Amino acid sequence: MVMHTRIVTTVYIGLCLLLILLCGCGKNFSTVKEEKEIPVSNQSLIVVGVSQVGSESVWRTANSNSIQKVFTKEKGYFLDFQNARQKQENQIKAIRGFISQQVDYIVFSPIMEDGWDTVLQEAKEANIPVILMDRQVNVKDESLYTTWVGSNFFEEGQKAGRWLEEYLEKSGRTQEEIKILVLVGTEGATSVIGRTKGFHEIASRHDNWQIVSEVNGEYTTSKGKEVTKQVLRTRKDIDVIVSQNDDMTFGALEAIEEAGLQAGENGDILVISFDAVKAALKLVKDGKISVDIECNPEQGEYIESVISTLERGEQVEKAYYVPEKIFTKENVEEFIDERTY
Ligand code: GZL
Repeated sequence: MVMHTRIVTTVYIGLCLLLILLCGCGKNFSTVKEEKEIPVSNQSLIVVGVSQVGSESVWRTANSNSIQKVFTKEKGYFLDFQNARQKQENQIKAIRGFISQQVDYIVFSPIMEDGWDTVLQEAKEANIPVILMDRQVNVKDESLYTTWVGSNFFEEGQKAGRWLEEYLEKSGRTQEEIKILVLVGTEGATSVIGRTKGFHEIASRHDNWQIVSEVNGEYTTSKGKEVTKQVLRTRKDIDVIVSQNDDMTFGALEAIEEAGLQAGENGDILVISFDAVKAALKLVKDGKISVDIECNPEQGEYIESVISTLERGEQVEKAYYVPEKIFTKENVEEFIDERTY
């Protein structure tokens, strides 16, 4: 039975309200929108502290929304959501804050896999269950976290490779030399490690595939454009760009166009992307992106289900994979309208 201290809502919310008002930093309080009195029932809420990587991509925003829409007061939760703005030290600080507040659960998406042993040991000693979301941690002691909810990134990378295999087979290019540029995301992130390994596993089967460069686009549109421009300035013989998220893909497509080249199966460069956000699915429909490997950000409901299970004193699995598919021009129109992010 997971024993945890509950914080009586009145005090906790009162303190947070006080902090919000005091942080007016000398603003004329009459201009500060008076926080309406939160009707606080006597029941205690389950306090969940969440440290999110940042807001670097459309995917990340959707992931954050999936948390905020389930951990509501109506459902019996008090959510303390902290944005780390891409810095591990901010995540460690937030986790230490959650520990000192004695929250009931800590949820976080670790920006990179290394560097968590110490702070997770502190959470363990404070008897606070830690649930990993999206990315994973590389720790000596697996008991430092209760469970992980996310994607099978290695399989995502394999899906990209297998699509390229099939495409080249269909188009009679299995003997042609294929030059590949890979745009990778945040260094050390589980999604980067898995997608890279999965794609490499397939690529290693093909002597005619050559990964000419792997450049870090940091999962953002601006950096993705910058690094693609740099490569295309030095060479125009790239046949395929594998971009590890749609935000970098948006930048890469701009760079391709500015280099006087054309993306797509009838153009100069095939573009393979990951995440499958709505704006990218429209580009799949237009033929600019040849295939988009879905990475499902809707993890909030899975995490809430894990917490409900723990609250009942029941055991949970060590890992939960969210369902995902791939999108090509053949199937994208069936799914594009229902995409909410
Ligand atoms: C994947 C996640 C990645 C997304 C990017 O689970 O870690 O981080 O693919 C996001 O869009 O920035």
